[in-house]
Amino acid sequence: MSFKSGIVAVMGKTNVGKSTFINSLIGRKMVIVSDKPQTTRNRIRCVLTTDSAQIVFVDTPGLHKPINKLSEALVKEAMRALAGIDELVYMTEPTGGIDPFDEQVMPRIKELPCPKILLVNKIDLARGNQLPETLLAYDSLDIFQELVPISCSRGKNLDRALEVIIKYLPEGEPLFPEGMPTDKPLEFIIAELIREKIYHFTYQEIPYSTAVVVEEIREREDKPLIEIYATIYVAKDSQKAIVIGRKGQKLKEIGRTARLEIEALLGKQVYLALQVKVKKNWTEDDAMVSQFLYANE
Ligand SMILES: Nc1nc2c(ncn2[C@@H]2O[C@H](COP(=O)(O)OP(=O)(O)OP(=O)(O)O)[C@@H](O)[C@H]2O)c(=O)[nH]1
Ligand SMILES: [Mg+2]
Repeated sequence: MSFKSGIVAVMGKTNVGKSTFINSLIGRKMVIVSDKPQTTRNRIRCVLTTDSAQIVFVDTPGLHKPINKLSEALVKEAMRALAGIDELVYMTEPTGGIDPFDEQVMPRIKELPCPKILLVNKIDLARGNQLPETLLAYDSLDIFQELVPISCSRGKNLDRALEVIIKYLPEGEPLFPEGMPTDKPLEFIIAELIREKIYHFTYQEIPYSTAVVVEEIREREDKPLIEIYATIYVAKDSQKAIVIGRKGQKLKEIGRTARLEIEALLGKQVYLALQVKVKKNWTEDDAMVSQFLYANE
């Protein structure tokens, strides 16, 4: 059998588990995940090479109804991922019918010239007939070549999902060199790990008002230590106080947990210096939104 390769965009409503799915298939943490919506903000290429195929997954920001300039930019960024792909993986949840939000995007999905696969994730949460009814409803749209129910948390049916994705890939040589897991620079990956901890330790509007910029990564010559300087931007003075927390406790916790992951990633000891700055109402300003979205690329 000849080798297959191609670009596979993973799209769907926010929080359905797109990033979790990519991490599960690749078998390591490639992209950040959280229990809050709008976690992914960029298109991120993640490469999976097997004996018979190379899949270049494109993780995308989740689709949602935009509420400000930041979320408008996220939806645009996701839609841009559709250009030039070899296959689309659309993800949804087993709610028992067609999700009203999915329904709005389906005409756009239908006109794509590439093969389309539907993954119904979180089947561990399905009750009664919800799963068969979901499958029936999406199947009747006549858009998807295959529908695969999965559960990323339970590791259920992921091998089947991979098999189906490979089945619809075109024949071709690898697009990325072996051992190159992503197209993003280290600054981006570090900023994302910090952002993940902000999503974990803060609530309400705080995660959605935060951006992280990695200013400098410096390797010390006198000892085996990497110094990283990063800034967390928030949109209001009151948010700055919340991110820093009482006696700086919250910022310390964000920094400590992010540092541990960065150390595991780099295999070296890390000194992580975080500061918090206010960029007034940046989520409402197009220029500042795009500056922050692409600051670490
Ligand atoms: N119960 C259950 N939860 C899951 C499953 N897969 C993912 N999740 C959870 O769903 C939440 C969202 O996961 P993400 O991977 O961040 O979702 P996403 O679609 O990438 O979200 P955005 O980037 O915001 O669009 C996390 O809390 C995951 O742990 C699953 O199979 N079952
Ligand atoms: Mg995501």
